[in-house]
Amino acid sequence: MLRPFLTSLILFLLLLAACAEPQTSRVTLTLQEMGFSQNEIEVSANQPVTLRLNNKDGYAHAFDLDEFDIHLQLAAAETAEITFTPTDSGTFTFYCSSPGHQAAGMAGSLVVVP
Ligand SMILES: [Cu+2]
Repeated sequence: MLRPFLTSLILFLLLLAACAEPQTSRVTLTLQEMGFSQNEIEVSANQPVTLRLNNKDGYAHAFDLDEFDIHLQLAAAETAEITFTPTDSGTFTFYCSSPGHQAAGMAGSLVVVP
């Protein structure tokens, strides 16, 4: 009676462990009219994240995340992807480094939860 229960429990725990394996999370950000489509992105530490950046404007934008040494230039109507793995938890500012854009509102927070 106990043995099938224990076997089930062990299988269940193995399944949980398999699900806890790092998986790449995907986030899509649209850059349009001096703004990002999300001002806050939440990701998990030590889990790869792929950011898809979609510039819908007819002029250049950028995506900058200094703490992760990410500096992407996006030409008009360009889409780009970058994958990185945040190791430290905390809140980090992302912004567009095109002159004047951050001041106009192109900034947000990347929140890395432990
Ligand atoms: Cu911009």
